[in-house]
Amino acid sequence: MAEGISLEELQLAARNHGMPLEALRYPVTPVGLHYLLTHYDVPEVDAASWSLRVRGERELSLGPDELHARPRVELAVTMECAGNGRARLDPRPVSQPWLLEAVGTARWAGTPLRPLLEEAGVGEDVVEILFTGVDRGAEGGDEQAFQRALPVDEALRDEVLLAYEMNGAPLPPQHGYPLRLVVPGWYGMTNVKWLTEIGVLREPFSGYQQSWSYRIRQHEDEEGEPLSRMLPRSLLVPPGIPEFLTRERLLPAGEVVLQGRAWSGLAPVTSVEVSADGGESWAPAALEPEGGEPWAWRGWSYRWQAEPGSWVLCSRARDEAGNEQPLEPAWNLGGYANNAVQRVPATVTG
Ligand SMILES: Nc1nc2c(c(=O)[nH]1)N[C@H]1C(S)=C(S)[C@@H](COP(=O)(O)O)O[C@H]1N2
Ligand SMILES: [Mo]
Repeated sequence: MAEGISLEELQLAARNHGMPLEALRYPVTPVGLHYLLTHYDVPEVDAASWSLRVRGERELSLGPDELHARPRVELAVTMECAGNGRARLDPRPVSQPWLLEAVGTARWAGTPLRPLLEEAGVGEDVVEILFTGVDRGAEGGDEQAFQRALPVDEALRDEVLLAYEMNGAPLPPQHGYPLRLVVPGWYGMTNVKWLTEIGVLREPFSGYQQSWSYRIRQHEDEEGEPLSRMLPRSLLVPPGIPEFLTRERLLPAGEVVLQGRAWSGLAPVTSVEVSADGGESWAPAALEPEGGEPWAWRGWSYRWQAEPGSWVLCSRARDEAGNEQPLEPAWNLGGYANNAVQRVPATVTG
């Protein structure tokens, strides 16, 4: 049995809330139910004095009005923290102790990044684009702004946005007001909030959030593999009603329509299977039609004939590239990318 959660982990968990799993019923997550992760403090940003600097071969500076005057794009995007599932690893890596709820889908509106980069000019020798947020803190012993870099070809994808709206309203402070990066398909850390500067790099970024954090490694002395796209995952809308403390589900016998949503940042989800016996036997769920939102999760449903007894409900997603959720988590030092199948204990009464 792993050691209990420390007060420091609880302190992080109380600031950085997950999406209550019943919110999986909404195709677009209401803003207050979307998960939240902020490494340092939500910074105070005064839009009147804020600007975005883009430093390529030329230097551009854009205020809110100039950004809003540019071409506008809307995109529904599922975002998941790379640490989702961390608290289920044993031994538990000490950081934000997510179980399964570090996910949400928002309808982002903003302006595409690519034309802005082209206006600023990205030289042939540039390998990465660096994104810097306003927020600062100390991590790994070093004071820093939150910064992440993207390979040039990823930064130039058409669907990469500089977003100033979330679900039809200006970004709220906690989600990056006045501007954030949105990189569909990639894990959460990529989507830099409170964006204030975009720069070009001729060598790969060696900052803390890139060279130390967000890498899959087993030992501290390993270089590790950087995280990028979200592995496939599927979650259930919790059926029935919960027992307060354990969250175990209680429901009456009879037909139950189990529902959930599945996503993968690697390729479109092509199948979801459901198990009521903890992963011993599986049956295919019905996938919702794609609905023209290629970067948003996909709904699924399954008619379950619930018989009295104790069950463990599971769902398992597979994507077009053949990636499938494992039954057991793969441990790593930072506690990242644990996309093991969810297990939902349920008691069915006669
Ligand atoms: N500037 C800044 N951007 C950030 C972060 C941060 O702490 N500061 N956290 C990152 C991480 S780890 C995640 S998972 C997502 C969370 O986005 P959300 O809080 O809007 O859900 O934002 C990313 N962008
Ligand atoms: Mo994250």
